Amino acid sequence: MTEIVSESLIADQNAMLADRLAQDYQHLAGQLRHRGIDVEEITNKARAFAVAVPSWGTATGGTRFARFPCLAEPRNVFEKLEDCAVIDKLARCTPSVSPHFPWDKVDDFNELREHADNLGLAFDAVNSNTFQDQPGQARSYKYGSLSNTSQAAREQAVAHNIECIEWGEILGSKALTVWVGDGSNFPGQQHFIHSLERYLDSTRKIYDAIPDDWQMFIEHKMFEPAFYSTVMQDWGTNVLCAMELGPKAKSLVDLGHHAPNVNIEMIVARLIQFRKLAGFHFNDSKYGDDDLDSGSINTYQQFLIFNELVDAEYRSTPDFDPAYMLDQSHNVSDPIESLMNSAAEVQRSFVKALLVDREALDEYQDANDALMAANTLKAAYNTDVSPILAMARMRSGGAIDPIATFRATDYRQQLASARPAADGSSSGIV
Ligand code: LRH
Ligand code: MN
Repeated sequence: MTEIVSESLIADQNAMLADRLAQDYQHLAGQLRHRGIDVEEITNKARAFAVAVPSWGTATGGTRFARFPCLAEPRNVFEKLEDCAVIDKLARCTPSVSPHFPWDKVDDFNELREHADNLGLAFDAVNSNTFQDQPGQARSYKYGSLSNTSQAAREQAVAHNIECIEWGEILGSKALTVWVGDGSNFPGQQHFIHSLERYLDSTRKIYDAIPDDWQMFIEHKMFEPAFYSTVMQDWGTNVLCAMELGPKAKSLVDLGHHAPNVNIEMIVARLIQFRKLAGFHFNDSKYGDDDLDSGSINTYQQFLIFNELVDAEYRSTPDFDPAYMLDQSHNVSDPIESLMNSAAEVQRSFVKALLVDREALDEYQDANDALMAANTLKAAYNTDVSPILAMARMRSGGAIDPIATFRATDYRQQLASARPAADGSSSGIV
């Protein structure tokens, strides 16, 4: 429903903020010039930055306790894409969508691709789902999928992943993300080695079906839905399996899938060093896999992750092209607002990382000048780059203030009659 969010409405909203933005931008330009940084170069890089939106994040999420739908929720993947188009129209850094199957399964994938094309959207990595049983499914995933002791259940899970690749090829995607919840709830319930051997045997069959110009993203997670052991539990198991499988297999880092206080930026550096970084599911968390809005809790960690990513580009790391995706659950905020906000917060971490004086940092690190090395990072992190983000959006035809502009459209009210609440409608997870 991008017409509800018209160019003229965006222009009117921007007109109220443009002068203030110009002043703030010039002020920041002056500050950066003193540091030998060209603000225009940074703004152009900000405009080129992109992070994919999860289709499943466009409907209200929930927990096992409850879900409280918002007005005019998207009821199918076509409406989810329309909301994704609104997000990109205002935030101008989310040109692609990561779909999830079977939540986004349709009868005609060419029709879905055409719908996305008409909305100016592309498809990022596709996600398989062998963590829920579908109606009429022959074998249950209660005791796992790719590592299930039942060969028939494993073959069923492999077949589903291969189907996701075929659907993804029609959509123009170039990667398959494989996350499985396989694991155990009791010590002794599962043989750690046999279960991972079964997992590897299954993923090898999926890997062999991965087209040459595609990649397979393996996603690890410490716990949930299993609460004693998880087959693909940590980055170590992940990278070992990715190395075992081959060059098309890489390790995807979902920020919420680690124990509290784990040094995720160092995991990222390791995966970069061994050429096995697939990319990210950005979100934030305080306790477990909370799937909170990116940059809402631990903004310094997100900055430090981008510091490693920008450093890799700065050092011309070969074939360095990680996939950036959001993976969040919006339980109390409007999904469109949260996704716009989160995309901008991820973009903010990237832009701040561009401001790090890497030559100085190298010297302080070599000289073991710990404090000045730390302060070199902080100098970038403490820079308010909001004028650069807003200028990048405005120059790309977006909104200086996406939230205010979205609210000025009265989008949910406008769509309420066209999207009557469907019982049991859901983002897919709950
Ligand atoms: C698992 C996960 C995975 C998705 C799911 C929606 O927690 O992060 O990436 O398949 O969320
Ligand atoms: Mn994830």
